[in-house]
Amino acid sequence: MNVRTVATKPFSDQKPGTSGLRKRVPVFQQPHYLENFVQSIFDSLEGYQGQTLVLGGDGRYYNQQAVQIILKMAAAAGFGRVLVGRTGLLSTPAASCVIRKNQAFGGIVLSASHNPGGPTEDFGIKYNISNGGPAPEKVTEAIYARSQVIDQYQILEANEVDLTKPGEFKLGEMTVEVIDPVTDYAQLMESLFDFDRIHELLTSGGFRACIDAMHAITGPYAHRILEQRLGAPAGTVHNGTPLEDFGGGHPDPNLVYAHDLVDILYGENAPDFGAAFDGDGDRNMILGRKFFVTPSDSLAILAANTRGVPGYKDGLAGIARSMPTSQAANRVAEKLGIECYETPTGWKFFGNLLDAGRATLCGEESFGTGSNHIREKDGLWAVLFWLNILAVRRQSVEEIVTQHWQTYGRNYYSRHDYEGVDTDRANTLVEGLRAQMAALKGKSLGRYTVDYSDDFSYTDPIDGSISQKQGIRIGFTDGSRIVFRLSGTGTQGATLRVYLESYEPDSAKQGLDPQTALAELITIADQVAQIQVHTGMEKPTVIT
Ligand code: VG1
Ligand code: CO
Repeated sequence: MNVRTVATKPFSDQKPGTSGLRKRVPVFQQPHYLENFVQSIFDSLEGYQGQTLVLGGDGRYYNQQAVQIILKMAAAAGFGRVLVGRTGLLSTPAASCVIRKNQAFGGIVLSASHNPGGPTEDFGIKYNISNGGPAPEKVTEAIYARSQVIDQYQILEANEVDLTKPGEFKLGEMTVEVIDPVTDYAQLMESLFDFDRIHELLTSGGFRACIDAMHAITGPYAHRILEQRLGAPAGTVHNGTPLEDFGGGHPDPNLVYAHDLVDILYGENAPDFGAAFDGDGDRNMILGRKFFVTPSDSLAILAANTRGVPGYKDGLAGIARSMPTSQAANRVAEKLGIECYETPTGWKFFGNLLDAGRATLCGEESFGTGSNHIREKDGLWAVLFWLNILAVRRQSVEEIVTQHWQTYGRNYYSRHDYEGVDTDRANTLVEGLRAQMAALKGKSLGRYTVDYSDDFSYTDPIDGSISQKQGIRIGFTDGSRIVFRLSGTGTQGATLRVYLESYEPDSAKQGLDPQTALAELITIADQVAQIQVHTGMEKPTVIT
């Protein structure tokens, strides 16, 4: 085996964010940049010699080149086997599934998720551990620490390998197995949901679905599972061929970026059900006919509707939601008599709760829902769960959601994003908020009274690890909340996220537009944080 050792110097900016390392493609294309990070991953792991690594990505620009480099580095590092998706493709949930099914040592997922792709757009890389989930903070911190002192990496001298056909071959002493990216995942879905009933729903003629894969990785999964296996008419899946630049779009499933789907679901003769996914297939947006399901509500509704869903027939051990996610899930947990955990933003914080059997369903306000079937959020899983519920209840999406509100009350919810803010000004805003925290308690702001205000700190109930400064929260005595945090997934400047929530138990008052219902909280958020002053923006760039 001909292994070359290459001398290198650290790059100062290889600190993983909320979900892996994300940078513009040209940053990753600098000589040694990707190699340094990959070697830093390997150097901070122990005991992987001879073990299996899973590798794949969302197909964005630079995916192909990166897969070739990583294969040669894995061979040089002494992995025994790499399972790689055909043509280097694996959705994030499928990668998690394949890691678990094959008891792999870990996996490398290439994606910048909902960020745009292309030669001048974003690329990303993330390491997942043997449970199939994103590496916890102690691992990502070790990788970063290593990247800051790295002085060499190893790579096999070899030609490019052909990944277009399933099969096995040797690369140095390592075995490369090219797998179909969909098969294992499709089997797992079939074990969780009532495929007969969903098939009936999708073929009965009275029900129409429209699924937008946004030219990203979920296309092949949705074609295979929804159209070929479950009988949805051909054409149900739109934009189902993954493209390196996602067709120039922004593969983020929300009302702003998935506007084509929104137009269809709000148009004439609209279908009954709509859904979209993000670049790497772990996010989902659920729509009914002229109706949007807020992700926080979606989590609560899945939790309240496990009847008739085979994978969850024994009930739920618990629910977990990220801190900024609305408290709608708490109300369901309370009724079910189970725990509702509140974690920092990012799926990595759910891993321990899922492994320990403390939580069954997890969710984030950022269009992410998932369960203990894998250790990532899972877009298509959420769609199948919804279809299973619709097949059981035979009501419209809107009826299901409004009935849910009548039972549990409505948590009005919205997130306001201010993108591309100057980093220093964003930090000044956050410091300004921190400085006020202690004095806010008990204060009246408009018709609200501050119950608590703090910078969220999380102690993991399983391993005791502590994560601080996870978002500034202002909680009011009536349960309303305002949360502020800076994004950890962007690659340009800073993004301020403002999360707003209020609670309305009276069903006669549950029909408002969330922006109207939250108007006073929106004003208070601006007054307290001086958003317009610090960002120089009059309104958010994206509202979800
Ligand atoms: C965002 C979301 C967070 C999500 C993360 C990764 O992080 O807010 O809830 O877990 O993206 O999702 P941030 O730090 O930008 O707020 V994905 O689909 O990019 O893997
Ligand atoms: Co994603």
